[in-house]
Amino acid sequence: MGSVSLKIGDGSARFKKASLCSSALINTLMIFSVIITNLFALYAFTASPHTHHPHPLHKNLSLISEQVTLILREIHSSEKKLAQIQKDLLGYQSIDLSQPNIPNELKLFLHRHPLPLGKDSKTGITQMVSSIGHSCHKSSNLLSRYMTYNVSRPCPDDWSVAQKLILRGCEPLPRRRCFAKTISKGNLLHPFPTSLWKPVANKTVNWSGLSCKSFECLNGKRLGRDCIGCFDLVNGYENDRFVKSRSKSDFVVDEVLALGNGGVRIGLDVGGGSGSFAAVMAERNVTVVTITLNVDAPFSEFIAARGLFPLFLSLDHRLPFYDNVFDLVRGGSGLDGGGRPEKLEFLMFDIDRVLRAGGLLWMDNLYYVDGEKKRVLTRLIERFGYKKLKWVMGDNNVGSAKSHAVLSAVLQKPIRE
Ligand SMILES: *[C@@H]1O[C@H](CO)[C@@H](O)[C@H](O)[C@H]1NC(C)=O
Ligand SMILES: *[C@@H]1O[C@H](CO)[C@@H](O)[C@H](O)[C@H]1NC(C)=O
Ligand SMILES: *[C@@H]1O[C@H](CO)[C@@H](O)[C@H](O)[C@H]1NC(C)=O
Ligand SMILES: *[C@@H]1O[C@H](CO)[C@@H](O)[C@H](O)[C@H]1NC(C)=O
Ligand SMILES: CC(=O)N[C@H]1CO[C@H](CO)[C@@H](O)[C@@H]1O
Repeated sequence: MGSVSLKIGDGSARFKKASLCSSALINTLMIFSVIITNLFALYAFTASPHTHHPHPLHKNLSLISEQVTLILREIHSSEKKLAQIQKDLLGYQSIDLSQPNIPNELKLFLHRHPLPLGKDSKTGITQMVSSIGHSCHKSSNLLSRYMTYNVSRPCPDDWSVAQKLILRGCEPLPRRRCFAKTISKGNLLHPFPTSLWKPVANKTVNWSGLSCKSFECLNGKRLGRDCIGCFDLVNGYENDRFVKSRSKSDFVVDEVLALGNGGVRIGLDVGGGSGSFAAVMAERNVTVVTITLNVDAPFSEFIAARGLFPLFLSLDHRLPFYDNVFDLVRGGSGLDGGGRPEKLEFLMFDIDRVLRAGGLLWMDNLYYVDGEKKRVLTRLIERFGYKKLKWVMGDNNVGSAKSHAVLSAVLQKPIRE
């Protein structure tokens, strides 16, 4: 069975091609198989002692039990086959919806809906299927907790459950029919572009579930390599980032934009901290989408309050953009792929996909721990055939006592045949 994705309104729905088996056929199959196996069992228990009548029964008991075992094995295997057919029909091989603890909302969400006008002639599709990450089944307890709520009532205070699921590969999450918590931001937001560099009011964020309860508290924190005091738009380095260089490997946006010959209009920031790259680019009339989760801090709310576009997505997810759309992609430590070379490769190929030919890939202070990592990285980059417009390998000790080997580069995507 093949599947295709279609974009519908603001979300995407996955469709599955019609299965050859109808559920009526399956029911008949099931009943037939139950009858047959029962007849076999009956035969085994009644017929064998009679056919071997002259022999003492106890000697032939082992034979009977052998047959019964065979029959039971047969029944078990048919049951398994039937369960598989049922799962195929439902379309969810990984989530066992017959488990007792599966909330009804999850079943409803996952339920297939036949297209109202029958089979679609263009796609050959007959049903609409909601999509949910295939790894969700590994966290079925968390998922059940997430999907346990009162319909049309406020959602439980559980954004951290949602993020935990995403970080475990349950992405996309199922949709819910409850109201997310609201917070009045009315007169707290500044007009654009003033909003880009104004400190964000504590009250624009619901701090529930976070250890800090104000931006002042976050200011002193090192929240990953791309966010060292990145919420401090007044006293820290954040408002100098991307415009003033602190080391050879720190490029500034104007020199990078110049390499794009005025062709940079839209960009993507992979793991962009509090959105300062997007802010600097916005001042240069370039629209940048910042990918960020809310790990330990309200990154999404902060970026949005600045009048910028936060994309709440893990880096394990395929980028939700079509091929060849971005003029520029910037990535910092997010690009280190978390260990395995294949993981980095999948990410880099996906970034390559969304970048247009002639577009720029800005690798901004990528750490590489050892020579091996460096070789993997450079070999991978070479495979893409990018033109090296800038390439700096050096040490960077910004924001930490120890200096690290880093790579910064601006690469141009070639036109491939
Ligand atoms: C649903 O509403 C009932 C009654 O208001 C409440 O007791 C219950 O805790 C709610 N369930 C959830 C999951 O919020
Ligand atoms: C934050 O959200 C929780 C749960 O959704 C709610 O109980 C609380 O009142 C909210 N806090 C603010 C300041 O709105
Ligand atoms: C945020 O809260 C902190 C601590 O409660 C306070 O010191 C600070 O002035 C507040 N900042 C803003 C911008 O509201
Ligand atoms: C951005 O666009 C505005 C309006 O078109 C224009 O006035 C301004 O000069 C532009 N800024 C830059 C840095 O190009
Ligand atoms: C003792 C014994 O094995 N008795 C009989 C059991 O049944 C078979 C036929 O299935 C006979 O061949 C045995 O003699």
